[in-house]
Amino acid sequence: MPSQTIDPYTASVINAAGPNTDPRARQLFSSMISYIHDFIRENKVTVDEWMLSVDFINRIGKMSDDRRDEAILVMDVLGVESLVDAVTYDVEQEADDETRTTKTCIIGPFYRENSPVYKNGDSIIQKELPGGDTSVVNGFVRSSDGSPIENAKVEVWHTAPNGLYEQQDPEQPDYNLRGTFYTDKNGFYEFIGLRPTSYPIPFDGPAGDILQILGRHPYRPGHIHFLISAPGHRRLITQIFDSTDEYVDNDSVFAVKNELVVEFLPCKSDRAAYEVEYNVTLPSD
Ligand code: MBD
Ligand code: FE
Repeated sequence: MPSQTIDPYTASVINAAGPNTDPRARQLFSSMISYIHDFIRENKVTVDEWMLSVDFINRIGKMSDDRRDEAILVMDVLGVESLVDAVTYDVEQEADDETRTTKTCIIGPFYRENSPVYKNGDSIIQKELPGGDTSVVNGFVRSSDGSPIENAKVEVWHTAPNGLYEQQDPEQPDYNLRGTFYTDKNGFYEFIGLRPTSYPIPFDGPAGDILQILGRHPYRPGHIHFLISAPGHRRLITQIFDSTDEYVDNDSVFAVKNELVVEFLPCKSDRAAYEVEYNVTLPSD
């Protein structure tokens, strides 16, 4: 906790801000400056340690491009993205128990806009890769009053069985295992993808260094990402997790919520090996 009485040096840094600055930005920077200064004083951070930190931050930037977002990965292993998600949405979702809107989850570093638009029921698998089991994924998108939402945009993405998202993997076609679907008039969406498998987040950079230093594993439980949007409703960013996955209680990025854990059942038709139903309820705007 920052000390109650603010250090005079810290106060002088905070008060160096000019007049007419944005109030929210000013609040956030003042608070951040005071936490960082206290952190340095409390831990007696040395010049050598500070230089290591600077190098670490620079390496985050150097590793990142449009296929790799190392900053999100670092935030994720520190539990920051999941905390921001919880602070933004969970309190409100708990207060509003009656509407039972679907729990949110972090977006992570691998979302891409403009994935191919498919017809309901189509497959997002563009190339068969060894080791994957197919799965039908379907459900209804509803408003909090229970009425179906027609034409909701349902964007989905997940990894190949080798643990790589398409943009990380030269062996996969562009936008493999990603797709955009629109609900029909009953609010129904459906696609065929793969039953997701657990996999390590990329650990060849600063995020991996943190895991190594702290003696932690890099695995995430198998998951499918969803981004669902519809006019008049708040956009829902979420993930679903396989209940049988060995990492479901031990996610390296702390994202699992009980409500998002689903059961993949043997498929009743010959369209896929498994099927899973996931219904969602969107809060209104
Ligand atoms: C992922 O695939 C992911 O979804 C998150 C949140 C973080 C790292 C890798
Ligand atoms: Fe992911």
